[in-house]
Amino acid sequence: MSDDVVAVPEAARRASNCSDADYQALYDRSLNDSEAFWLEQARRIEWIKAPTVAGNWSFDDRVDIKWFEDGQLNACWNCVDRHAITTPDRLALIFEPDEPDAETRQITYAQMRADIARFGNALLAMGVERGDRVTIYMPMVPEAIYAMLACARIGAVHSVVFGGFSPEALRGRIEDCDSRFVITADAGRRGGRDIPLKANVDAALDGGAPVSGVMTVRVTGADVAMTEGRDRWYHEAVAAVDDDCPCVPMNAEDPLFILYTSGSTGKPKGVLHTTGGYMVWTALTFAYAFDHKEDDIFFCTADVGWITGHSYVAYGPLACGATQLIFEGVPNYPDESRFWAITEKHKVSILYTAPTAIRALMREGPEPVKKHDRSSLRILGTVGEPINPEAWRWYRNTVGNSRVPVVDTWWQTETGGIMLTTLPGAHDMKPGWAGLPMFGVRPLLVDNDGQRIEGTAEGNLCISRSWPGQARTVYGDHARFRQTYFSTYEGLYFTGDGARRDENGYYRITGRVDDVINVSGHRMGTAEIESALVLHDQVAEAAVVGFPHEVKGQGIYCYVTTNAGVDMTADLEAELRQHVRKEIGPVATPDHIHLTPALPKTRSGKIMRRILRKIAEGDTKSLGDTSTLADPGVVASLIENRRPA
Ligand code: 6R9
Repeated sequence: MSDDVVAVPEAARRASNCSDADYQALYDRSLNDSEAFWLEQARRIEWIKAPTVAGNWSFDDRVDIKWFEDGQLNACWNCVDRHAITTPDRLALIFEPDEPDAETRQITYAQMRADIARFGNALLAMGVERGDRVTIYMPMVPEAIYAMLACARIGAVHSVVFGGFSPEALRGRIEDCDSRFVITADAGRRGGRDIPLKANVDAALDGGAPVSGVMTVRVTGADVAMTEGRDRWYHEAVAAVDDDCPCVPMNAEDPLFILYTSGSTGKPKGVLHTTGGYMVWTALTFAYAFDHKEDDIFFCTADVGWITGHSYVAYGPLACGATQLIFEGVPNYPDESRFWAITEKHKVSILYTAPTAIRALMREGPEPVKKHDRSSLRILGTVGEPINPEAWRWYRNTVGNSRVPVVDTWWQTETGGIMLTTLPGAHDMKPGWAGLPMFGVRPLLVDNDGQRIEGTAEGNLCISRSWPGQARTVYGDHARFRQTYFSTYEGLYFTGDGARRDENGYYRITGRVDDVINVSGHRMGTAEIESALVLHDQVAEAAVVGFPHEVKGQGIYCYVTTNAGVDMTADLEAELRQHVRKEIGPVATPDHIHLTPALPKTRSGKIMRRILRKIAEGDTKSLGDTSTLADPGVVASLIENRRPA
């Protein structure tokens, strides 16, 4: 291997549950003796009725994916009750509040079982039935996880919407899955600021969504309006019920949750995950990627509003009976040493965070890190976007004292869990490279014509066979599921990412090859932001592209043309920025609004995004072929007025 390889640390190798030889043997079996391998792995989960078949899937025509289809189980039982029986006093959750002086909560598996069972009964009392969709719009508090698991307990399907989304975005997601119930909080607290969650829910529902029950958890004590007949307080609802709430037997292929995610076209898609395969996949990947041990304190910094908060906060770690820390706040509040203060205070042994956080903290220099004891750290993980080797090295050397293995885990909302990574005690690391496929994962690189490319190469990343954690459909629109993921390259799942492969079979993700951008690890469709912009009554047309951003990975650059007679002023730019925040939420706040009289188009009227991307990147020397431009003058004027000037 080349010299930029970082050897697996000796201590990690010795402590590891899985050597490289073990990995190889398991990986080979997972492909060559797949049925037996997966039926064996399925035993990580307690089944009410054990499955007798593993995979039954096809990526052709209809695209039909099933795993463990004759099995029955309950996800909440697996994450909670079974541990409440065997290890009732083990800590399940350690809750670290936004304010460092506020009280930490420590919750055992036994306590959590009782709380979630009450929550389940409170949902039943509100009228929630098996199969109903329940929207969860919560801050990062233990009750957010309770809400998800309480749904799973009674067979309801949760749809978590990130608290940073606007009332409009929330309404769209409630309507799309026809959800008649919402669980929220009075407000959320992040970085010393309050987020008016209940007021946002009220605003979303004013638009007419037919929601019959809203359960509100009191978190900050903020004043909120309660609508008679529709709204109830969580603390009152759980006080009125007992903690005897049976876990409903679910079929392996019954839906567990919907999670909305952005694609290159149209509105966000409700990615649907089912119960059996997802549970096996998250339990397995958690155990291996983090080399999990009983006495670990696992800290994943993701919010439950994203897939990482589903698979590596709510489900994977709890399925394995882990002790995990959840954090309400942000990495830089009250100051830039917060992650390290938490690590020291709670003796965190595995930290899992995003490159954007690492880059932001790296900018503060080593001091905030060094002033805290991090000797408890055993494994560092990253997820969400490509990590640049400089940030990788800072993470390993400064945070991890050059001692701790780093796992760069590549996966997606649609994959349910980790797909590419090195194993911390088994594999050498290569900064910027995610690494090797997880068991059962068969990655492939194809060129733009769909031809497979072998050996060391760069191409479009596809997966050629199904794995248990794979999404099954887009809620209510299977045609869109097929179209989005299986129509680009016949018979293959197309990830939307580009990748390189080295001589050892390691993969490096080069980024999206479609019109999706990744801002601070949050996936966003440029089309979504464009739709929001053109809703404004002074906007004629909009084209949105990403550009490299030092901290966020990518920033949002919007080219906007206005209606005739509208003045292109700085005020209008500011107004449009606000407008996008209102339509989608603060996560989508544009970095630059570039008002322009015209967009570069081909003679057939197509916007030339490639050129817009180059201009946004500041790479105006190599615009490539501009011969098809209808009006070359437009490009010169865009370059001249580029933001920031
Ligand atoms: C888990 C998650 C998925 C997209 C994915 C890719 C990017 C995620 C990455 C990574 C490089 C990694 N991505 N992990 N890129 N290295 N380790 O983030 O899911 O929100 O659906 O985003 O994120 O582009 O396609 P999701």
